[in-house]
Amino acid sequence: MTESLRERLEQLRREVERELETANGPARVEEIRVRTLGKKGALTAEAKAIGALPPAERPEAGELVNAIKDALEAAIAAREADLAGSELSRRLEAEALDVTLPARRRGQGTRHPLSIVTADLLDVFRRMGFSVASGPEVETPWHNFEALNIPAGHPAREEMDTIYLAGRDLLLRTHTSPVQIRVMESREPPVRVVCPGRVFRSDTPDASHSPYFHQIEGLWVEEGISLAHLKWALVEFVHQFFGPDVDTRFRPSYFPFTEPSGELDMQCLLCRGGGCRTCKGTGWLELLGCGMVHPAVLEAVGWDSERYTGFAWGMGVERVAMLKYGVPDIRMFFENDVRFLRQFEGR
Ligand code: 2U9
Repeated sequence: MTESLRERLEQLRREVERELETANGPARVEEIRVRTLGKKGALTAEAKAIGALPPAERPEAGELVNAIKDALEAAIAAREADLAGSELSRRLEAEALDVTLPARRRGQGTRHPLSIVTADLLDVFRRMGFSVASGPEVETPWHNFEALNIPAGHPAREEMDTIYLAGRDLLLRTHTSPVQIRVMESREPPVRVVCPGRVFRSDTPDASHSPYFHQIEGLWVEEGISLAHLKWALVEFVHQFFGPDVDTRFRPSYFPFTEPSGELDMQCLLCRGGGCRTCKGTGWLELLGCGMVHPAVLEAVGWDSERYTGFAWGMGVERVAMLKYGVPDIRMFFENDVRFLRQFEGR
């Protein structure tokens, strides 16, 4: 093998090795590989040229070409691995997450005042042995009216400003009483149940009216239940919820689904009975309506009204919340102004 051939091959190796050292990415390394070891590469051309050498020079030349080829292949692989390694380090650095940073605090939020009052009201009744039931907001006229002794044409039906759906086949419940009807349909006496929920009436909103509001109604039916049980349970409720010293009074009233019917007033929380603007000078606040379940309502669900008696009551959750927190306008509960809504938890 001539010295000039050896020199040329060694120089090619040095050149390629130098280029690999400064190659700054996988694409550049690949370009060097193709240009050197590819089909038309410089070293491949040298290998092909060996066949034209005098036979005596071929083995040595072949050995050298192969040695250089092996060395360059190894150098290329090493450089590729190197670049992949530094690419990984670059990404690890760029995309690093410092998991030791304290998390950004998300505000915890508070319960809606109506949720707070509903939960507190239910707690009192649960402690008296009532269970809690709920039902659909879209109701049949039968569950909302007929079963409650409110036949078509009854003035109470007009007063309720009902929102009808599907012609007049369905409606948005105007009270939660249909939930008690559904409980009665699915069970046998005794029942002792409270039913919280949203109700709907076609009312124009003002400070004391909203087309949607919330009620809690209760029902206790069992052999031997009398007006005395009603009075005890509801006065006990007032004392548990508003305080043991709050005075109460019952007034007669009328509802189609109860007989006799009454309303329960409590002493005004603001003036303690002295008379102020909130109680319109009377010293009393109207709190809820109640009465002994009308026999026609028991019979509507197939219960024997000679054997079973019971009492029921209903109250507006917004009204209780407005009295408890001194909220002047029912619409404030539904405007979703968090500056208002966040004030009530723990009060
Ligand atoms: C059945 C039998 C009887 C539920 C009752 C009232 C009296 C009542 C009002 C209070 C304020 C509605 O939100 S309000 O406008 N409710 O006065 N509700 S007795 O009587 C029932 C319910 C279900 C089976």
